[in-house]
Amino acid sequence: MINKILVANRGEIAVRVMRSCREMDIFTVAVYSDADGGAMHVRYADEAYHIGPSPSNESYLNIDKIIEVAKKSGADAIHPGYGFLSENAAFSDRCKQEGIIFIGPSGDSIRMMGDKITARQTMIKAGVPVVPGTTEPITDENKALEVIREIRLPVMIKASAGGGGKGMRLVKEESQILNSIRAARSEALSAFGNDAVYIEKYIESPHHIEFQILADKHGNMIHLFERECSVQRRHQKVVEETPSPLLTPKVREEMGKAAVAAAQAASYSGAGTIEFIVDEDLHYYFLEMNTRLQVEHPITERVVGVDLVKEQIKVANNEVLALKQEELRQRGHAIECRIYAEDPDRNFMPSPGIIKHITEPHGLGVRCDGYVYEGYEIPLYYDPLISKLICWGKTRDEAIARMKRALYEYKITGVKTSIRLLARIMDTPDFKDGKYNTHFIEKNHDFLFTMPPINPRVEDVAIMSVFVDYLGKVDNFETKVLAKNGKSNWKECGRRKNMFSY
Ligand code: MV4
Repeated sequence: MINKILVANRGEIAVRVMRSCREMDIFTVAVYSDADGGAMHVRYADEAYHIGPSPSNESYLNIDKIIEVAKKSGADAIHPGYGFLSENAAFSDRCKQEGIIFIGPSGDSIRMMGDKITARQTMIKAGVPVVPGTTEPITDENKALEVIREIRLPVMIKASAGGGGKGMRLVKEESQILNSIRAARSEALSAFGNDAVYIEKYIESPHHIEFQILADKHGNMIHLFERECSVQRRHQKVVEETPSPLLTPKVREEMGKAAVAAAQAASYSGAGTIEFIVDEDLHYYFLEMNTRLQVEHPITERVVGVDLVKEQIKVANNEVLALKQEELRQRGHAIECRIYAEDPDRNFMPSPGIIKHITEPHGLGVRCDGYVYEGYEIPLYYDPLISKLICWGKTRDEAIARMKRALYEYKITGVKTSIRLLARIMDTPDFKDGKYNTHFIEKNHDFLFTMPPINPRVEDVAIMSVFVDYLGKVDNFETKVLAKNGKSNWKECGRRKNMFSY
């Protein structure tokens, strides 16, 4: 039985994992770098150990140190969260060697899916559709030209060791092909130490739709439906939702079956994600598999009603999956907005700094997974994610309205955040209509980055003026006046469009 889990991560995901541990009566061990002595995951855990300097390669990526802490603290298992060591095959293997349960798949599964060419071959064998292209590394340039003439331009050249948008190149003209292949190979070699590249037909205006899967160590596998992740900027997801407005029940069912077949082919265990690229005609193709819990997992949790971290822990503990595919349903609609400490008006420059004030949204259908508190300094060493705001509604429209309401309630000062941009996304006609693909942000750039007609700072000024007014009344023993007329003297103008919705 797992009695104590070391969480090899920081930030909101470390806290998220520990919350499920606490509900399961499992003790938690935090690890932290120099920059994280006062971080929330350290406060939340039952025990915490310093593992090194602030840069992650000297702390959160230090395998020896983390294993040492696991042993010293008597942890039975390690949860890697996302990022850092979560998709490190050597770390999964090392945990096994040391007799510690890695809450995630085997090193072999991670390695297989980490090599995109092997992953493609495996999917073809399993009957899962892949994007038309090559199934072997490109070594012969003439053969590459032959393949490209067959599948036609444009194509993408991708690094086998890449993924998540790293090591990709778009080729639109015949004259660029050979140069692009050579450049892609040398880039891949220096970035990943592996120059294997492959070719795929370029899908013009795709959707990024991923399926959540869950597998135990006894061969049982299920999917927990999809997440639509097409609102992205430079391969960083910004908003995710489920169900996808694009899919039909029939395509959803087919893709779910394909996702389970994909996981089976990888002898997978644990929680994983099958990423598909879907074109306007609903043709879907396997792109890659993520062998970890993902940032956007809460929208699935909300709509399917499953705690994915608890399921991960149970299957890591050799338990038989209690969930049955035929019992799973998507109930209502959930949207996630990622709140980053960055400045959308300055090319998304990270905005580390001290949180001066924070008021998080609450209320029906709202979940806010964060980790910062007033006075906390967001370090510059790590991903600047502050929190994830997840809103649920019976319908998509209700979920959007609720997200707008929650973003209105969300106040953070001290650092720049993406809150206003997210509110603007909720107001974008293409988003409201559910008609968007991976080009959404570029396509709606002017709408998204133009200030609404009323300067939003009017709201801050209004709050200050009310406060000054209030202080004046307190000084003059006039507080009863407030209660007597019971009326705000600044919202009488009513809810003007755009005034309070940014
Ligand atoms: C593609 C593609 C078009 N055609 N592959 C980007 C992230 C990585 N997982 C794969 N990506 C893409 N692969 C083919 N054959 C377009 C993208 C892509 C993209 C995919 C999902 C979400 C956003 C994206 C933004 C630009 C490009």
